[in-house]
Amino acid sequence: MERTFAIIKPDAFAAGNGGRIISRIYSEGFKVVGLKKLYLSKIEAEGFYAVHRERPFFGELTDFMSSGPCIVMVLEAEGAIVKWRELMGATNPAAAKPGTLRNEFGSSVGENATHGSDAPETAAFEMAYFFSGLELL
Ligand code: IDP
Ligand code: MG
Repeated sequence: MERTFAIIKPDAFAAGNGGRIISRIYSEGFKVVGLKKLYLSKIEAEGFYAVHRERPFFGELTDFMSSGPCIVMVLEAEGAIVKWRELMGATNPAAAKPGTLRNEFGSSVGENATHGSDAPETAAFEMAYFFSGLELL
């Protein structure tokens, strides 16, 4: 079993799509190991996305991620990292395949409804950024 880190981003949470996304998570066979609602500060969003600090969209991204509440989760499944990236779809909702979460719930390349770790190393960092061991029992 593998674990990955996921976010229902502020756009999807504000639109009332959190429940539908969590329903898809269960129906696709993930176990929800950790889950909480947070309202990130700008500094917390910058720390989470530190790997993107030099990218031109860093300011826009961290403004967006601190613009409203989100839901952070740890998901478990066989091949959870790739499985969750596939369920999310491409970064740009316009390029995401039908049936993916970003196709259904995303509205732009920035406001794309969900986040998912892209590798075991980033998953480990991201899970530990938001959850203690006790919260993932
Ligand atoms: P990913 O979320 O599919 O892994 P990344 O390239 O890691 O995509 O980018 C992280 C996040 O930054 C994206 O999910 C999106 O919210 C935002 N982002 C990516 N590219 C752009 C852009 O060109 N303009 C604005 N925001 C962007
Ligand atoms: Mg990424």
